[in-house]
Amino acid sequence: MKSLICLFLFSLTSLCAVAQRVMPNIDLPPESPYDPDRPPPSFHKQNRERLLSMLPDSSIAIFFANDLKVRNNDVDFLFRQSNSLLYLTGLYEEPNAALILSKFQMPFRNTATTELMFVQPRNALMETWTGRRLGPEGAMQKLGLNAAMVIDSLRPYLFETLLKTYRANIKRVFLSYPAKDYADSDGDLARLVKTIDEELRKDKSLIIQNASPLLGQLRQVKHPIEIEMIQKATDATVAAHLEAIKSCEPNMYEYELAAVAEYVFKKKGCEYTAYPSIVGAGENSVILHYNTTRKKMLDGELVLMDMGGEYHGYATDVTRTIPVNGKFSPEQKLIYDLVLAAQDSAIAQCKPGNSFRAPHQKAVEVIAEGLLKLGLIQDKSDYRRYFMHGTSHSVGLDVHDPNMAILQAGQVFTVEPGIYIAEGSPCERKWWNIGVRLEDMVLVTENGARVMSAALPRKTEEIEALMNEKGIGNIPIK
Ligand SMILES: [Mn+2]
Repeated sequence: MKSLICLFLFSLTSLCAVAQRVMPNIDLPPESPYDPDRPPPSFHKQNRERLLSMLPDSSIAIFFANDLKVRNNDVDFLFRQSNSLLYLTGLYEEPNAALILSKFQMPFRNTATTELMFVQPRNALMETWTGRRLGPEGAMQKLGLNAAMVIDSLRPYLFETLLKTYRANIKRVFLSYPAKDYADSDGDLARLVKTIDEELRKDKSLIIQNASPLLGQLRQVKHPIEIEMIQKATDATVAAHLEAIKSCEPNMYEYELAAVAEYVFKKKGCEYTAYPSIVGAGENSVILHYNTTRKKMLDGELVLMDMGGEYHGYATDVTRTIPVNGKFSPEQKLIYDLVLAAQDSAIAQCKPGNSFRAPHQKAVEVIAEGLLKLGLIQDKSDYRRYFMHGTSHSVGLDVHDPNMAILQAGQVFTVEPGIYIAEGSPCERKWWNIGVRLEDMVLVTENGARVMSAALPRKTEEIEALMNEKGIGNIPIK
């Protein structure tokens, strides 16, 4: 049975090779026709080298692309590449790919290599429908990989070549899966990953390890080119929030503000939103990750907007809370200013050498004290009733990137304290349905920190002044 499968795979491979020879020549342009400011191949090459140097002797690591997922019938969800492949290869558009990094020299054609990529074969028919493919030659030329083959060769190469002829060189295999729920995915790659995983585990003397912690370690400190990408995502997001703030008025719907922001992200070159936009007014402002965005926003309510774009794979994460009618009520302003004070003191803690928890501890201190003064809590330890999340998380390729213990230059994370007073809370009614979060992007520098989203106002007077202006969301559309 196994040999039958291999035969089948080999014949598929050779069929593809034939197809490659006879297909009309769809020449790849000399460089990617898209986005010349993407991180260059040298950046990804350096990442592969750094990862290789972390691998223990006698090991290989396999990284997979993300798979396509069916949305409904014959329509897929928008494709987004896996972060491990983005980080290690710069392959943006294509699913069905993988990368093997090896501590020893693997055979490739008549030579040897420590990196071997697997990509979809060129295919004139498929490319007519779904766009250009790099093919193995393209992966070598455009992405700068030393070696590449078609994805159908991955399984035979792994099991018939590496784990047979080179078995003595392999004690450990590090695996990085395309997505947590890969087993429930519907695509070809998901099936391949599942098979590979199961087959590898049959060999009890082989140690299988998760590759994610290795990547996580590498991704904590950002390369200057990554900081540039995050800054571009952040600049687009600042512009998006400005337009949303100016556009907001009573009786608009939450989704209209999301639409304004998402238009600006994309207008500024972001491929995606970094996460589903959170726009919650009134009773929805106290739901941390509310993204239904269908409610009409009413006079007197606050609206919390947590919206960020993704630029060439890199996320940003920014939140502002504003009064729907353009003027904070006295209670709204008291809570807002408390969150603002907490955020300022937390940002002051962002410097090299400090603990990653230091900004959070400071924010908690300020909020607990403030809530006590306002009579919202009777004991400082009750602050959790209204501030129930952490203050910071790293941001990079993931909007929740791997966190670190001690701050050092080149790390990027959020500072986002909040206070959320749900209806029915044990306090005076006047406080109910006030939800405020302020979130900014911070880059740790050699001697402190830089707020990457500083161009977006935070003070109540500045917000109120902005809201007197009109935004693109106020342009009537027939
Ligand atoms: Mn966040």
